[in-house]
Formats: sequence, structure tokens, C-alpha cells
Amino acid sequence: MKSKSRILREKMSETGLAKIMATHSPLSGRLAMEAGFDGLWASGFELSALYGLPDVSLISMTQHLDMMRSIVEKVDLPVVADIDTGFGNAINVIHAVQQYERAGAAAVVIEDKSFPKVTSLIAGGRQDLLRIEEFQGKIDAACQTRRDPDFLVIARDEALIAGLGQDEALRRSAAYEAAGADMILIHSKQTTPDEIVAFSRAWNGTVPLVIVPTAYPQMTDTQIRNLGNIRMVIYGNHAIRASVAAMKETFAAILRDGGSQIADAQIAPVDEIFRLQDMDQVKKNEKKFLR
Ligand code: SPV
Ligand code: MG
Repeated sequence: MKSKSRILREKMSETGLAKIMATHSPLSGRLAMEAGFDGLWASGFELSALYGLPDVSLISMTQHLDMMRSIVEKVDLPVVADIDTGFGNAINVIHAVQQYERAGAAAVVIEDKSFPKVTSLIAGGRQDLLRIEEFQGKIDAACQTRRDPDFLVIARDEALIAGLGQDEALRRSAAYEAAGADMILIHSKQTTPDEIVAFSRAWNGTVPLVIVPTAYPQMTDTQIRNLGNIRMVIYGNHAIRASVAAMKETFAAILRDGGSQIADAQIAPVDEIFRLQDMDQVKKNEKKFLR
């Protein structure tokens, strides 16, 4: 049987661009699969938000791993695990990669921030990056730890997020490729794609790029493909934002209308939740086994 890492690699080479949706639960993962996404992003931001916490290294590795494991068990798609800084230094990375690979992740993304990190898209955030050599050690440790050679180690370059400019971003990405990274995630919080387009055009490394176009949503799949060296796009927090918008609307409507009579028609029917819970299988099993 093909590993999920192999499936993800093949998806990128066959289609040219893997489309990955963020998840914070098996339920949102299943909805992303049914919508047609190629893979899932086990997002630290989404899980932090689910717990009502800021994304500043407060969620433990165990919490995130448990969530990812429950997604892997329920959803038949490759999962790209957002392991932040790797939960510490290269020693922590070794442990994390062992755990995440064993739990069924297809890839890990490790970012070059110092621990504890600060969420990338916040205005005026404290963005301290590691020395390049130190982060190279973490990438090397991740590569040497994986058991499946197809398991993807993706280095996340936060130089643009930290305001260090394109030259530093290119220097870092080249160093991370030299350390063994299979792909480079280049992140930007500019509200236009210009910075990412410029980086992509200037990138002369051999490994492909990953982007997370949250701050610049105007960038289309076609524009991404046309750049030629981006093989993965992660829709980084759309599951949690869609949920928040839907819940706010429904809760307000129920209070405003003095009951759920109007809201009821606008939300998923209970039968749809039964379907997502696989209740039909429970019924079949009852018939078969309850004697
Ligand atoms: C996440 O979804 O946890 C990410 C993407 O790392 S971002 O929040 O844009 O940094
Ligand atoms: Mg994250």
C-alpha cells in the first residue's frame, strides 16, 4: 500500500499543485475531503483558536498530536502537520518527527522561529528567528529521523514575516535546502502577492515552494501555477474562520428571532450530522450483531 507521503508527492507531480485545506478536527477534515481538497493542514493556529488560545506555542505537542491522530484515523487524505518550531531544539524535533510520522502524518512543516513562537500574521508581532546554522541542524535532524524516505520535511522560512527582506529570505531558503529540506514554505503577511511573486521568481533552488495565501487572498490557483515553482498551496485558517462566521450568524439569529424557526432552515440538518457520524454503519452493525 502506498504511504500518504507518496500519495502527496504524486499528487504534486501529477497535478502540479496540491491544494491543502486547514483542519482543527476530524469533522472539518472530512468536509475538506468531500469538497475535493488533496490534503489537510493540521494547523496550530486553528487548534489554538479552538481552545480560545493565541497561537504562541501554548498548545502542547501532545494536544496537537492527538488532534492530528484523530484526523488521520477518520480522513483518508495526506496530512501536513504544522509542528511550529518543532517544540524546542533539534532534540525536540527528533522526538516530534518520530511521533508525527508514527501517527500517520505525510509531512511536517518546521518554522525557523525561536521557541516560543508568535503567530505570523499578527501586526507588529515579535518575530525572532533562529540562527541559520541552528535551524539547519533541526532540518537535518528531521530528515535523518524519518523512516519513510517519502515523508516530506518542509522548512518554513519566516524571513519575510520578520521583515528581513528578500535577500535574507533567499539566503535562508537556500541554506534550508542544503540541509535537506524537501520543500520551502515561504510565508508573507503582505496584503498583495507581490512579495511572494518576487520571491518565487528569484528562487533558484531546486526544491519547490509552498505558500499560504491568507493575507493575499486575491491570488488565484492559476496565478500560483503560472509561477512554475510552487507545488503546494495551504488554505491556512479557512475552516476555523468559516465556522466562526457561521456560528455567529446562527447564534445571533436565534436570539433575534425569539427561537430557531428561521435559523433552522439555514443550518445543516441533523441528518447531515448523522451522516458525518456514520450512523448508518451503527444501524447496520446493530442489525448484524445485536442478538
Ligand atoms: C497555521 O495555520 O497554524 C499556520 C499558518 O501556521 S499562519 O497562521 O498563517 O501562520
Ligand atoms: Mg502554525
